[in-house]
Amino acid sequence: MDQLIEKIKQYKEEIDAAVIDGAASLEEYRIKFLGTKGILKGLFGEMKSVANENKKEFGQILNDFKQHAEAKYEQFKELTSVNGDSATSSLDLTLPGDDIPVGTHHPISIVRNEIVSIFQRLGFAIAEGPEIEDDMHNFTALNLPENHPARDMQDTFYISQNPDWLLRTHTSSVQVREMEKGKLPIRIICPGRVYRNETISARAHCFFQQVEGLYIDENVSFADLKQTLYFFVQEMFGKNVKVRFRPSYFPFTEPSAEMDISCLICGGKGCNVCKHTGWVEILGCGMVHPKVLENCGIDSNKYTGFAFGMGIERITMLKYQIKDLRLFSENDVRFLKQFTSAT
Ligand code: 2U9
Repeated sequence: MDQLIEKIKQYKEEIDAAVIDGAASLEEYRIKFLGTKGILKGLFGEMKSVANENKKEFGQILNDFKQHAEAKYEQFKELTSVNGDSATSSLDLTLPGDDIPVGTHHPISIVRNEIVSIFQRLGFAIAEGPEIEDDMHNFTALNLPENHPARDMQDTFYISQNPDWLLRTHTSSVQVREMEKGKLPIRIICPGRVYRNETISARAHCFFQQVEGLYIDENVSFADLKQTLYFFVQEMFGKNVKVRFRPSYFPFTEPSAEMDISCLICGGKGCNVCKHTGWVEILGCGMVHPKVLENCGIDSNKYTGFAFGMGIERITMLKYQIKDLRLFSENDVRFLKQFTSAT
């Protein structure tokens, strides 16, 4: 029995020295001392080997030890739940968290994504190119004559180190690069920032964003152009919006046209936005000029194509009734946080 009493003393010391720092070590302690195959169970099993006259005394010692081991367990259990542990934490995880302010998309990005995704659904692929361009891709290939006002320093930002370099004035240069690759048919949409040497005002800025499109294949007709752009308008502005095409002129398309939609504000009755005409212009378009096709190495007898271009700021201003172009580049959070997109 003395041996057993010595053992119990050692277990007691072990319990007193035990470090329990979480649910895992608490459970380890329980299994070791209090479990069904644990030390306590084992010691109670030894009772039968104790002589009858010592049974009472040993029983007393064993019960004290049991109470000690159980009390320690309860004490640790309490501590573990106060300090917090993944399994037994007293933290209330259902409490609402702190608000993290989430940013919003810029209205230009929202509208650009919308435009691009409509054309993607029609099978157009996105094409991108450099913002610093050479004269050939930005002007010459596009049939812009030497004396065209767009080439003037007043209208275009040239790079001072090299008079052949400039900030692209439209994303048409991306289409030229795509045509040069010679892989036909071509069906691309080119979103991107463009630069023009304009005095900044409510209606003009020295940079803005465009989406241009190009479709070249055999037998592409003006009817394809009209139907494609009509589909775009219906998807973008709704089924009740009307369109009309007016003849126009661009050096890179022939014939050329501008497309109007019935005014979104007054529905065509006449208001300030449509200057009482009932119509607002949203894009320019036309059949790619045969000279442009030839300049880019495409046989104009075999292939025809249509192209169009629109300013995203203009569409965004119409959609959200924004009166001043400068708001888009001022980064005023009070302005920006008003816009949310479904995507
Ligand atoms: C190639 C051939 C033809 C793109 C076109 C327009 C008409 C047009 C303006 C809209 C408002 C520019 O942002 S804006 O100021 N664009 O009216 N753009 S046809 O024609 C091309 C493009 C590439 C190779």
